[in-house]
Amino acid sequence: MSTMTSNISSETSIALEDKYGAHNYHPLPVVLARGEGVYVWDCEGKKYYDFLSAYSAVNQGHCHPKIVGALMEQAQTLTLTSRAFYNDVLGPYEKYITEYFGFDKVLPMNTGAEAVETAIKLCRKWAYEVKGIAENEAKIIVCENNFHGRTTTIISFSNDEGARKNFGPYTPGFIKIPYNDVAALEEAMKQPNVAGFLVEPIQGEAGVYVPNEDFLTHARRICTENNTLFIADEVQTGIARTGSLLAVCGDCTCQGHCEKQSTYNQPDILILGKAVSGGVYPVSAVLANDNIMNVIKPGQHGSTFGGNPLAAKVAVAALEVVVDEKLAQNARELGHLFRAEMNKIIEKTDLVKSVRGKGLLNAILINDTEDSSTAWDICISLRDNGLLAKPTHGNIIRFAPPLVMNKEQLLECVAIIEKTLLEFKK
Ligand code: IF1
Repeated sequence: MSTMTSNISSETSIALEDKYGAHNYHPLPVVLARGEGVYVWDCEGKKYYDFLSAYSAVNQGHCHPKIVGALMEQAQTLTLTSRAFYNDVLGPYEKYITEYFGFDKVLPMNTGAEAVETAIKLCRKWAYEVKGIAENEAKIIVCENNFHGRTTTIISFSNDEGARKNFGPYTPGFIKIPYNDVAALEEAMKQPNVAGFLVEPIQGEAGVYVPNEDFLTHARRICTENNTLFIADEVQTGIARTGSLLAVCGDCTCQGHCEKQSTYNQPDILILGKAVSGGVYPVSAVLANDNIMNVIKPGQHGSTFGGNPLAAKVAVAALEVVVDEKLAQNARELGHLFRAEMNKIIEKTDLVKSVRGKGLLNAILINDTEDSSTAWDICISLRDNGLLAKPTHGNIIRFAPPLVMNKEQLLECVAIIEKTLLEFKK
C-alpha cells in the first residue's frame, strides 16, 4: 500500500479543478504530487514512469537538483527587475546561450508561443527594413498540421479546427504548404513578398512526423536562394530531445558551443522553449544574428518577465545539465533501442501499426480510427501499469521520457508497454 504523497486526494484534486478551473484540458485521470528524475508519484503515492516529460519540457528529469538549486539560490537573491533596469544575471546568460547555439544575439521571452510570436514579428520587421518588402505585405510560409502555440496569430495559420474555430478574425500573411514537401516550398517561394519559412523540424503534435532526411537541408538552401528567413521552431524538438542538441543539427552530437554553423542547417531564427529551463520555470528564447536581431530597437518588443534573473539562472543550469550529462547522446542511443524494441512488439500484436520518431521523441500508430477511444484506453491501461503517456491525435500515442533515463529503466518501460498492449482488449 503506497503512502499519501499529498495532503489532498486525487479525487478531491480533480473535483476542485472541475469546479473552479476552466475546462480547457481533458487530462488523463491521474493526479501528480511529486516528481524526481524519470518518475512521478500521484497523491496516493503510486509511482509511475513519466513518458511525456511535460511535452518535452522536462528533458533533464523532474526536479533536477542542479536546476532546482539554481532556482532556489536566485529566488532568495533577486527574482525580477523588469527590463527598466539592468541586472547582473541576464548578460552572462545571454553570452552563454548565444555561444552555446552559435548566434550573435538572443531575445529572451517566457513561453514557446511568445517566442514564436517574437520570431514572426522579427521576420516581418526584417522583411520591411532589410529585404525591402512593402509594409504590411510580408508573407510567412508555414506547414499544414503545424503546432506553434495557441495565441490568436498562431492559430490563424493552424488547420486544427479545434484550435482555431470561433477565435477569429484571424491574422493574415501566411501561406500554407504540405509538410516535408520541397517542391511545394520552392513553388510557394515564387509568390511575392515571402519573408520567411516557419517550420517544426519534426511535427510533434501532428503525430511525431519525421521529415525526409534532406528536407531541412533543402529548406535551408531554398531560403538562402530566395533571401528568405529559415525559422526553426525547436520548442519541442530542441534541447537534445531528438538525439542532437537541435533537430536541425541532423546527426551531429556536439556538446553545444557550435563551431559548425556553416555546415549544419543553421536557421536564421531559432526558437527555443520548454526544456531550456528543464521544466522548472517558463523560459523561451529567440536567437538570431545581428543582421536580423538588430532591426528591433528599444521599446519595440519585450515582456515583463522576459529575461528575468530567475529565468536566466535556471536556463544556464538547465543547459549545462544537457552537456554535462550527455543527454543528446543518451537520447540518440536509447531512441534507437526503443524503436527496435517497439518493432519487436509490433510483430506480436495487430493493435499497433508502426512506431516512428527520432531520439526520444517517438510515437506509435494505433490500428484503429482517429475518432476511436482505443489510444486513450491504452493510455489508461498504461497508467494502471505504472507508465504515463497520452495520445496526440486520435490514434497516435506519443512516447517521450526524460532524457536522463537509463537503459535499464527504458527496458522496464518497454516491458510495461508490451504487457499493456498484449493484454489489451478493445
Ligand atoms: C498545451 C501540444 C505539444 C510546441 C511547439 C510552440 C509551442 C509548443 C513546437 C508553444 C507547445 C505544448 C503546448 C501544450 C502541449 C504541448 C503540445 F500538444 F499542444 F501541441 F508539445 F505538442 N512550438 N506545445 O510544441 O509553447 O506556449 O506552450 O510554451 O498547449 O497544452 P508554449
